Amino acid sequence: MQAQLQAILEESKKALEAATTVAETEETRIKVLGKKGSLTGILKSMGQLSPEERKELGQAANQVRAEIEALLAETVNHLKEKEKEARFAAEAIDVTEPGKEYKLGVKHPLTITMEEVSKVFKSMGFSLTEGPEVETVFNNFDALNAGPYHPSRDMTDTFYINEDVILRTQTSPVQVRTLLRQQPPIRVFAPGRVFRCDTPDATHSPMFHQVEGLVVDEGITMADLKGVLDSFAKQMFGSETRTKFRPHHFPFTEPSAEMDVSCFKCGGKGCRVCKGSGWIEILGCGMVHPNVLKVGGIDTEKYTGFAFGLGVERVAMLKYGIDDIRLFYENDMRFIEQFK
Ligand code: 2NL
Repeated sequence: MQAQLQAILEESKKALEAATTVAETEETRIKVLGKKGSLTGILKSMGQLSPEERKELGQAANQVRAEIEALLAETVNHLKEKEKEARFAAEAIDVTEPGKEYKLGVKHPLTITMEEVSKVFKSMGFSLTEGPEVETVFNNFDALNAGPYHPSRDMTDTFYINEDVILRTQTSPVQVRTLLRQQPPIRVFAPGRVFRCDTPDATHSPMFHQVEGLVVDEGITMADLKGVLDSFAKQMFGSETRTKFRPHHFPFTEPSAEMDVSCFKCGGKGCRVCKGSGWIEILGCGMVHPNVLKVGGIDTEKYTGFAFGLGVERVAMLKYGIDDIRLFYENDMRFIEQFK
């Protein structure tokens, strides 16, 4: 039995030396010291021995057990330490490693242009207003004095959702909402997307952007319209810019006009940008038609107003020398990044 005890001790030492994980030492503990372990077996079988033998062997067994337990504790400590070191090494962060390059985005040329236009009108006391892109036929056409058979209502020009609901063809319905909600003085501008049933080509897109403006107050005249829009042109295209107004027609204004600016490229001598004329058409405008003011319940004896609308793509194309409107919507970064 002494020899057996020595064998168990040697075997345990070997097993614990070879152990590489805490779990493996636990296996050894169960095999030797567990309920059905080899050392436990010897201790149990000692009942059959004489008291002297039992005393002698008992002492030896307890010594072996103490030795194995000490060895177990030592091995477990050592392995836990090693496992911790390995975990720390795996989790280590190299604080000297350079960071990832942070690439800032750029503003889209249409955003730049729209913000420039907005800044000018804000500086002249206009408030920014917004409204839904899905609008009623009433706000988009009826309220704007477009007769029941006006060609702009045609299914081939306007995206109809149903008989009464459409994608707005201009941002005027935003101002109609203002007229319905607010009494004069009114001084608002409305930038946003608009939609028309057009086949895309270099100058047409079924979705594009507009900025419209509306002023209603006592004593507003064509002189106010010309003063505000001339000031806008000078702030937008340079202080040397001259303007001229040509008679035009819109259902929602009377009288109506289109405003040209002297070519900001050649100064008016004639070049490729102005197609030799020295002038560039920039916007449509006019004195608000009394029928439109009446929709908002505004007293047309007391109040008058002017309104205007300009195409953002057109202004951006002229300013940056872009010859195809479709470039704005392709999101090719090589194009967009040029306008930082
Ligand atoms: C153009 C012409 C224009 C308006 C828009 C407007 C709005 C109200 C009342 C009267 Cl609520 N008029 N808007 C007036 C004149 C011209 O736009 O060629 N836009 C690109």
